[in-house]
Amino acid sequence: MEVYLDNNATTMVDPEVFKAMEPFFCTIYGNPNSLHKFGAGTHPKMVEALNFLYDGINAADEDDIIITANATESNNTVLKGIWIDKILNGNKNHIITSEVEHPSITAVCRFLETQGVSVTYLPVNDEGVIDAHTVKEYIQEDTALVSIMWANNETGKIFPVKEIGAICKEAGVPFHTDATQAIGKIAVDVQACNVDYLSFSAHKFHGPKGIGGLYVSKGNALTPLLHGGEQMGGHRAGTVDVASMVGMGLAMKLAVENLEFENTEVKRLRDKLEDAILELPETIVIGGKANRTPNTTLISIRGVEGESMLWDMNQKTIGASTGSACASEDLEANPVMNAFGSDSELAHTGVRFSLSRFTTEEQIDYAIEVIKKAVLRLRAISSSYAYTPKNHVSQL
Ligand code: 7TS
Repeated sequence: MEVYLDNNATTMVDPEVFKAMEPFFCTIYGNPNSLHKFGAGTHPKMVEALNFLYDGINAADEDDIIITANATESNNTVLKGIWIDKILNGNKNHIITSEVEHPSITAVCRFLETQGVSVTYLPVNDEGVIDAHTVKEYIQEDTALVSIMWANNETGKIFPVKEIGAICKEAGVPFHTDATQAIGKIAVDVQACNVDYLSFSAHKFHGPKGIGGLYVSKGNALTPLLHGGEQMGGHRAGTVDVASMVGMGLAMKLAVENLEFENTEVKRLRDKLEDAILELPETIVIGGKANRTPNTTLISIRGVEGESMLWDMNQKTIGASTGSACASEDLEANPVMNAFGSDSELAHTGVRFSLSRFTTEEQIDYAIEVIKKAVLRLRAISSSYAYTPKNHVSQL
């Protein structure tokens, strides 16, 4: 049996989405900017897709949704646009973000620091979230942007975006949120949360890879990252990938329709898997169980290297992750777990399981069986675990 439990890295394209995309490769293939019927023929489905995106995040008609290549591009567009418009060509010089953002935020912030921008990286509390009041404490006169993710990719922890949005609005500071891991898992409402910029990637909610979006609230347009043609009203040049845009639109519609299922059935299977692993001694859910996306669990299994677990599971055709795939090539301790102030053992023993609406009960039952055996095997050969007295109370 094959079991894919790495849906926070990417998801399967929903077959219905794939079907909707197919005509746009060999039949309706015109350039949407061409004036002839081949170009115009793409428009109805593009408009429909855009409407699904607006509805999916409750954007107002006057707001903008720019189609990008992915959340990485959306995040870069916001941070670099703010830098150009408010810092280089304005009187601001400060950005607030968190220590646990995806590298497509933190790496850009590090780059901006080399350019003289001052960046505050807020730590997470014991529960793995940012306290909204710390955002308020750190806002300065010259703060150009607050960028805090909606949900964390590793822990699934949901951040208090509504409170942060209200704080930013009151302080007159633009608020960006990376909602890549929130869409399709929990309700996302840009208006209710006073969001100015919001990033997402279609492949995280059963759409295709290589397409994403950037929501921009009315009047907050930024200098584009890509200059060129007049596509996207001049906000993002380059011929739009129509097939992918149509796929992303439908994927968003289906994601919203499946929210209820995600928060009942997918959550039930996640909890079943989690509870079974937690029956093993000295295992904990990093960041705790409260307030998480329904599909994610990040579990530390004392004495078991995350990478070894992945190896054992992979042998039995189960795919999970030790954290973000984007950072998994180096064996540095997971930065997100480090941000919890954990000891280094904890940071090396986390395994992330992320389910989707396509995960089945049989797959979870099989995964539980394999995981339990793998933990026993790996603990039996683990030097750090073997030498620990039996009733040792873990520091974890
Ligand atoms: N933002 C968040 C919160 C993410 O989780 C990811 C991908 C991205 C941005 C980047 O998305 P992309 O489509 O531009 O690549 N996160 C992960 C992950 O957790 N494991 O693999 C990729």
